[in-house]
Amino acid sequence: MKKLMLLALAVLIGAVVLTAGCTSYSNPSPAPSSSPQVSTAGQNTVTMKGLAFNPSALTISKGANVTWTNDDSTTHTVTSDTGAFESGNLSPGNSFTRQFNDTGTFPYHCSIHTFMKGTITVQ
Ligand SMILES: [Cu+2]
Repeated sequence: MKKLMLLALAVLIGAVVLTAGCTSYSNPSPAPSSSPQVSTAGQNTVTMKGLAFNPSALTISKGANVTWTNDDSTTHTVTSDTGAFESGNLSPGNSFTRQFNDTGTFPYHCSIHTFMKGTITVQ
């Protein structure tokens, strides 16, 4: 019976120490910003990985460049739905950069995997 009491005491002390440990770490740290969907920088990157564009929707400023990088194990293309741009075949490790000097929405896809879709919005 005494052993059980000691065990309960140990658990209780452990819980108190854990709680104290938690509270000491509760000072507010800046919340991690969500995935960078909007960028005003001159350079913006879209990666191709796992048969998907990431981010699939990217908003940039007028005049900014977008670089698509193929981080996948298969060849992809960056093909504008409206014919505004075409990367040609991008084998793994290759990239394609385009500058967007007009505002608007530019949907694109991979011509090899047509289910791969993305959109660049230029503001
Ligand atoms: Cu593809």
